[in-house]
Amino acid sequence: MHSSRPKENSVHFPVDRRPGLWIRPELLIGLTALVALPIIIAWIQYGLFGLPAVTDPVRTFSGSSSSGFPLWLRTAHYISFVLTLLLIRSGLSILADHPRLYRDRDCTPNSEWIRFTPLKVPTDRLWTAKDDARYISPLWSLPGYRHTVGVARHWHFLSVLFWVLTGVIYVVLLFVQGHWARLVPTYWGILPESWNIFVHYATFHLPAEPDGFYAYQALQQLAYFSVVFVMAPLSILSGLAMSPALDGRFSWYPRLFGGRQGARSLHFLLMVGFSVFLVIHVSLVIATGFVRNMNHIVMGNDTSSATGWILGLIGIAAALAVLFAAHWVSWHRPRALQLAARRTVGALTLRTLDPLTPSTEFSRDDISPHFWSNGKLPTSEEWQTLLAEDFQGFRLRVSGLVDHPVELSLGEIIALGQENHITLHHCIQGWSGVAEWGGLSMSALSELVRPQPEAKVMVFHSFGEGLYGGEYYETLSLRDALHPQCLLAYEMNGERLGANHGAPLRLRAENQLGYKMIKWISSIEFVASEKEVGQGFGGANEDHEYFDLVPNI
Ligand SMILES: Nc1nc2c(c(=O)[nH]1)N[C@H]1C(S)=C(S)[C@@H](COP(=O)(O)O)O[C@H]1N2
Ligand SMILES: [Mo]
Repeated sequence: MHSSRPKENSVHFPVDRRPGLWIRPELLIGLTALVALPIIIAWIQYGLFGLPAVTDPVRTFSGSSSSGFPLWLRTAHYISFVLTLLLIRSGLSILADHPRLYRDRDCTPNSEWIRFTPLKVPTDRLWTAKDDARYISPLWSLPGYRHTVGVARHWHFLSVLFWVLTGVIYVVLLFVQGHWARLVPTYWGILPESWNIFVHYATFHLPAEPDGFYAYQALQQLAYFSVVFVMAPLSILSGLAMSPALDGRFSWYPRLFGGRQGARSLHFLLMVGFSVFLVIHVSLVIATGFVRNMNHIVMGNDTSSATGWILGLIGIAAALAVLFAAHWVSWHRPRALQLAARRTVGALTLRTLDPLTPSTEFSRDDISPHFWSNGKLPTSEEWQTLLAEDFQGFRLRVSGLVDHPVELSLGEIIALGQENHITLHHCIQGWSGVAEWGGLSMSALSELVRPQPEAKVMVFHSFGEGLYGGEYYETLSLRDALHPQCLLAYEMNGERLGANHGAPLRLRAENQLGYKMIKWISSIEFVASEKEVGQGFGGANEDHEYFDLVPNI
């Protein structure tokens, strides 16, 4: 990712950097109405009856809440602020890598409800998901530019680990120390009261402010409650619903969100919700007594000294410094970042998600009408000659730490057996699709060659090239290879694998993201560790794009 690497630069700094935003018109009208309607009603009410009365809200607080905001609460507030910025910014980089959101898991081109690209998918030529990735400015996103999803994911998952940890500690202390009464509404009257306050805001009036040190007004309490107890949990749950390992084990789980793309869309809408909240929240902190509010937030006292806002601004500057540092690390120390994520997030998913046995099967009716394609067709003469002669001369060599190395023709592989699975493919970039894959089960292949006890990892070599050139190869742990549904596939949707989807052979490992499922396989090797191959990080994507070794999510 340095200026001296032209192939990488042409990916990250494409010529076409035009932004684009399109929303399905009926949805745009619906959304506008949804926002406009309450505002219109508020104005009518105001015109007819004037401003409604707002009751004194102090009664909702009692006990220790009147002691203001303890240090742990202020610290959690600040840490969540910084981590939320990192989450939103890295999320935007991930989004830009497949800049379309859909309702259906098929991701049929031009069926999206929103797109962040000026381009419609061309239907007259091959248009891969990599072609479709967009440039996004690093001002908005982490690390930004184009196709930086590997690094963006490290920030996203590292941040979310600490975000969840902070959130859990915060909520537990909130209840243990009696501060929950600040946030959790305990009377239905909060709804009409919130409406009355909304009428104030909507007609550009500030409602009478309680001193937030002791009490929140109804709408404020409702907003904070939704952020902490509705939006945050939903973000976590919808994020998990995009995991191939989880969806492959519990087919009911993504359905709770309207499927994998429903979860992805919801995850995005929650991000919008957080962003809107952040803007309104900060504006109101400024508008309703900045100096006093900053003392509440930063110092935990109810004075009008300047300490709170001065330290607060220093805190915001520190948050910006973190964002700058994260950007710097992304471009100058991506390997260290990758390894840090591997030791934390990777170690955690390896223990929790990776062992889950993938078993979700779809029906033939579920097969996606269009299945996105990815990667670059092999250009080697060898593969093109093989393709032209229908792989008659192809021999797959399976060797390495095995007792019985073999060389198999395609016909011999097919004769060894066939298993079919109709599964959902999850690409790291965000799209998904259902297809039926047929092939030799990997455990059958393994039984045939008899791996030695030291063999822990399978290495797959491809006729194709990696994103920046060089050989595309991938590794898969033997545990994942021996999971059910794992195939050395030679059929897709009842036909021999086509050129775009990996002829003659490809890997299917349904508890992993798509990039593990190497296409155009040329040979297979059993080794003791992925460290022996390539640059040693587990595959072409892991070596060059800092992708995860075991992407279960
Ligand atoms: N050899 C090779 N295999 C590859 C890729 C590639 O670029 N080269 N792309 C991977 C990615 S990122 C995905 S999502 C899937 C896509 O498979 P498909 O093109 O059949 O949809 O293939 C994977 N296998
Ligand atoms: Mo992918």
